[in-house]
Amino acid sequence: MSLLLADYLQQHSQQYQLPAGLTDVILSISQACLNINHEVRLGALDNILGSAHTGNIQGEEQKKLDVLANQLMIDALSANPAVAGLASEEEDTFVSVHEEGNYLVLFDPLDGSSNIDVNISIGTIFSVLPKPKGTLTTEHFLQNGHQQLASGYVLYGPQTILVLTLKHGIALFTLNQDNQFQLTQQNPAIAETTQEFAINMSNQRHWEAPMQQYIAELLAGKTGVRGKDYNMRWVASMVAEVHRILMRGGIFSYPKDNRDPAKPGKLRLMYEANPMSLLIEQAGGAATNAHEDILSIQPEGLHQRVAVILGSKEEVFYATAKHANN
Ligand code: P6P
Repeated sequence: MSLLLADYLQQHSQQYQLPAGLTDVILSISQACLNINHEVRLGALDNILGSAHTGNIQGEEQKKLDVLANQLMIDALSANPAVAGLASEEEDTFVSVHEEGNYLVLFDPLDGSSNIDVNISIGTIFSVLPKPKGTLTTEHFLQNGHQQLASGYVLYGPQTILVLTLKHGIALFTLNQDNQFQLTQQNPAIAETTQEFAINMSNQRHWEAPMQQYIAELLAGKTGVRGKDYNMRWVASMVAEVHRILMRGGIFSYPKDNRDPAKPGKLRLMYEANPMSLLIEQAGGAATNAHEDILSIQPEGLHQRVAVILGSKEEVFYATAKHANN
């Protein structure tokens, strides 16, 4: 039988001399995701579907599973002395955990919430940062994406799959019959070119002109300047889109639009765009906000939103170049 997660982490930690405690943090995250997976798969049987009739700082209605998944992540991370603090899409501010901890964990506990009640894939996204010295403040979390020590997601789909990078490649683990994450693939490589794009076309009229022009070229297919036909996908679950791109290439975008000037994009930098961008770059892809690499963006707020274009390198650079004069 191929390696289980704990064995892989032990080997990887020794091989790359990872900082002490980091792999234990990953194990805490994986345990929380096993608990979330259990609830996701029970759904209506555990009366866990539907609205929680509460809202979060994002101004979004919370589903019962959003609230439960958030608490399961907080419980698991709070039990780990290596964790100094955490930040969640579902928490207004950061949460202090252990003063002596060396790591900060940022997460979207259940991404793709609109899919929960209709049984479409959802996921947990996580990012691990080093904790700077001194009493924990919000500013300690505001590190650019290159500072991440690890990132990944768990996709609750036809299989439950953990995808992880500790910045030395990517490892994929499939949940086995014994409820253990088992290594099933390493270092997927994203092809530089693609014929598949993912974007919510219903927002087309709100996009900036360069994005409208770029997508129009894809839709023109063979008859247009790109000279090839494209296929389209939109799952409305970033974890599912990113996983598809890791497995077969493609380009995903949630671009800036003019619906709300206060929101340059829908996706959150710290616990959606940054962790996913690290994975994409580790797999040979690219990720920008249409102007600069996402991992280079200096964060200004815990829940800061950002435009996202990520996936097959050539396609991302082509779309980004369209915005050069915008
Ligand atoms: P829309 C899910 O709510 C999410 O944050 C991402 O996972 C997903 O890509 C996007 O929003 C979907 O947004 O506007 O198409 O519902």
